[in-house]
Amino acid sequence: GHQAAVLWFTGLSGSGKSTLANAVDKMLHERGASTYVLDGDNVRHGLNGDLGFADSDRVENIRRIGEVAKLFVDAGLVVSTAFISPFRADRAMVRGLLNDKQFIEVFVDTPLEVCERRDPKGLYKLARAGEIKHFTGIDSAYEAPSSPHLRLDTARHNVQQCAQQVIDYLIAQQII
Ligand code: GGZ
Repeated sequence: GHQAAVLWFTGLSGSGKSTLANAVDKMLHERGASTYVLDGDNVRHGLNGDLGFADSDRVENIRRIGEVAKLFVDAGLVVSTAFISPFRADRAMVRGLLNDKQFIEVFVDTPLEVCERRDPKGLYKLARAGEIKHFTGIDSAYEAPSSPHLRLDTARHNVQQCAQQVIDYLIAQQII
């Protein structure tokens, strides 16, 4: 069995949040856990389709995702969320919705220069050109976690190694 919990991945655009959340989710699923991934693909197009990237929209984006994640936890799942979630106060708000052991902050600590070099969707290039405003890390803030439960270094370790680090933590915490 497993304990229900939220793995809250936070980091810059292009840091690898979705990739890592999906890799961890797959490993958890293989261990027999009931799981779900919330990311931009299934949330920002639907439930949060009315929200953009102004600070106030990001606050509401994270608030709704936190509430949805809590519902999944109530249903007994290990839910992995992959959103920039740039503001400390909003991550703290989500943590407050859950019990101590149910909220695991996973900082995908990929430096801006590495994310910008990867630029998988060409968004940094557009942001630098001024064609996207309020882009995180360029002209919108990212408040790095000061004491995350886990810090993943994607510049030094591959996807498999980072995902395993999360699994090892969950085992050590007796969540799985
Ligand atoms: C940041 C933006 C922006 C702006 C569009 N700033 O690399 P991606 O494309 O797939 O991930 C980014 C995603 C961020 O959405 P989140 O819901 O994670 O953001 S937040 O938690 O701050 O609410 C990026 C794309 O949307 N994107 N415009 N201006 N990222």
